[in-house]
Amino acid sequence: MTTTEILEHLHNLEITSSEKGTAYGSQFLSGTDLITSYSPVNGNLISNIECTSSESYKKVIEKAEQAFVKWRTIPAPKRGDLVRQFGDALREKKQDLGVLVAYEMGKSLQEGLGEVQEMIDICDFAVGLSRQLHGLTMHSERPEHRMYEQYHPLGIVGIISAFNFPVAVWAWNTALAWICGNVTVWKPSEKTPLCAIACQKIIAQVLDKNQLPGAISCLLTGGAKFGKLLANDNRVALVSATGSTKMGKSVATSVAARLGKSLLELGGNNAMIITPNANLQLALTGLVFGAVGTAGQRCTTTRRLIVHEDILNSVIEKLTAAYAQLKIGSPLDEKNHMGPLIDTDAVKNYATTLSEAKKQGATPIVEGEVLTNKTYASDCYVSPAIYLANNDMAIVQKETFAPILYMIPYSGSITNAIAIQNNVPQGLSSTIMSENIRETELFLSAQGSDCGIANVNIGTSGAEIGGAFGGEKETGGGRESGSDAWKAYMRRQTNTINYSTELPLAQGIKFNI
Ligand code: UN1
Repeated sequence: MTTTEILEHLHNLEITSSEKGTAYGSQFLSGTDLITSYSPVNGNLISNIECTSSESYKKVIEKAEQAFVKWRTIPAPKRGDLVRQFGDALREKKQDLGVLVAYEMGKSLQEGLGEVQEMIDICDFAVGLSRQLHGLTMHSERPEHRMYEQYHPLGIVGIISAFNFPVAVWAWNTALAWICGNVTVWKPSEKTPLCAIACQKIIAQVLDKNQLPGAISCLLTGGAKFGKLLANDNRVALVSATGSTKMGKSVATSVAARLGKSLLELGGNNAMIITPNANLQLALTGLVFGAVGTAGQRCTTTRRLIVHEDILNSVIEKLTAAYAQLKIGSPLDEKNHMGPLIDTDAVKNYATTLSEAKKQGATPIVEGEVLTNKTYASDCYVSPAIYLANNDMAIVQKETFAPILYMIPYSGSITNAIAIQNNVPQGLSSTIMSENIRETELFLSAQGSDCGIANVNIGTSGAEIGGAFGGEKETGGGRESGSDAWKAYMRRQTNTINYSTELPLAQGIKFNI
């Protein structure tokens, strides 16, 4: 794709070379500090963005509070209709937004389009859900009494999202938050501000067309400071944060100190187990996509490969052959499998991790390198690496957002592989490749994987929106997206109604006056 074509897509999204990063609906507010968005694809400056100022933060939150007062009175299925229209707008803009995601973040165009598809899918899911925000009814122990529970919106939902899924993760949160009757304030990664501005422009048009308060959808731009402001702000009922464990711990601590609600989707250290009963061809496809897709920058990226020693050599042989086929280059060129890392800091982190891995005793199977050759249009390209390692190495215990796969042999039974798989601080995604039902069922049992996602014969990444998404331990325990994740965006109320002429007390207590 040529630069002119890319700019045409950006133009369709109304993205220009200077943007304002603070908004409620279609009202974009001036800011103070400027940040720049450079494309990791070719190093070009895309736009200068005005960050949120203290005054504009105040204004946004005030507007959001006012919008909530109106929005919560609109019936949920009507709120669902707004989300349906948003999904339609995304269908129209899918190509443009997919290109912007690929250009600003660096993932392949196919994955950029896939990310927009996740947004569309969650909108569809939320539309149906808007008629299914069910509570239970209970039988009261008292005569002529009725008990039931209902769910009400929370208020302002703050969304902190990461650069690697610059649009989908916001949509998972907003689509649910909106049908539940909340208004949202988004603090995207400052590495991908334009993706957020483009989304804000799309939803703002839908809100305007429906004559709804624009502040149902708000946007802040800037550094960690704004995440901290949201976390400490009593007016923000729920803070949903996706990103590093370090960031999540800070958000969780601040939100907990004011007894607010948080929903955390943090670091992963995802493993694939390959047993001698695996279909190796199938395992390999899932593995290579899981390890190098999005240049290893998904929270669900396969970072560890736990493989039985009896098949180690054959897996190494097949895997090195597959890695040799991989094409690295512009993510906007369909023939390439892997694009750049997000920025040069990520490249430094990748290089440091490789040398640290060697220092700790890991052996390269496929040696990774920073690609400095002039054929690469920016300084952000690296090649994927595979190291033979030990699970206890400090470097293996850590999540590095880069295409580095640690291969860890196991011996004996599947229980040993499961023990290795669980022996990390994080607990997001996991998978087993095996056609032996005893192995796969054990992996899924209470003695099995301790992760929020446990798959069989598919990779660790690429979860569908219909399931609850998130993980345990240092991954933070939150669940976003499908299943009953919506409950995190609402408050539950238990109602007891007396339709008798008496006032019997519960537990048989007598209190006569
Ligand atoms: C993330 O990396 O934060 O399962 C989200 C997946 C995607 C979502 C990843 N559906 O890989």
